[in-house]
Amino acid sequence: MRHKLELIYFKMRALAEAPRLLFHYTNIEYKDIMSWDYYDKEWSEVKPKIPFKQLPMLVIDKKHEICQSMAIMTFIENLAGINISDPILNAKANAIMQSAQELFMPLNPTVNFATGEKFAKKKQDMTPFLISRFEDLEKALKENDKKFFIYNEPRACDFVTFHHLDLSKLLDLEIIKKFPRLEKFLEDIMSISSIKSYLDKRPKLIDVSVEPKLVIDGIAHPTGVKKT
Ligand SMILES: N[C@@H](CCC(=O)N[C@@H](CS)C(=O)NCC(=O)O)C(=O)O
Repeated sequence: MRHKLELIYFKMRALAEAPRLLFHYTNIEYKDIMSWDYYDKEWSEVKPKIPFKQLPMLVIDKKHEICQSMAIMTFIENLAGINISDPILNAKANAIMQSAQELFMPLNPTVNFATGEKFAKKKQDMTPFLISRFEDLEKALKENDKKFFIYNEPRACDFVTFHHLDLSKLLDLEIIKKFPRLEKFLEDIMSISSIKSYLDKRPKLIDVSVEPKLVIDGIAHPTGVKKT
């Protein structure tokens, strides 16, 4: 059965990114919609009515409202029929996905919003955590001896990890360079043709640490939850 899928989010490169990558990889049609375009209201008015008061949210057939980006990832995997049926491999994939997702805070808000001295301080404070978690992820990849974390084809956990590692380059281009196996993983994801074409055309995140903006249809918009 074909569903109508609407992914509601804001102007930032953060938790909607892994669902977008997985939608493109699995070739499932969906629509990206900004919160203000979907609801025609300010976020402050919308927020209390959202199931878990945060976005992204996937609206299925105008009826089912799915919050939590990891639940959205699992849904897409199931819908595409690429869910990991082996219970042990599935548990390992979930451990990777959660461990990568823990990089969200403070990496994503810092890259999308922090400026000047605050950016520099946050970057300095989080670097030991990023290095430690990147070490763990690199070790998991090396031990698995496959192209991606579970198989030779990517799954949800790979796209979640890709997003956070990729975003770390906008925080500090040097950190990922300490991890050649993770760099190879990023290259392998980026060389998938559906992913490459998505990455080439997605809004660019510019002026990070100065005045972050997303370039949407050629126009630079300040990141955030407000219509501009
Ligand atoms: N655990 C949630 C976290 C969602 C989240 O933190 N969303 C942020 C944007 S990335 C948000 O809605 N911020 C606006 C607000 O909290 O009012 C998930 O994975 O989806």
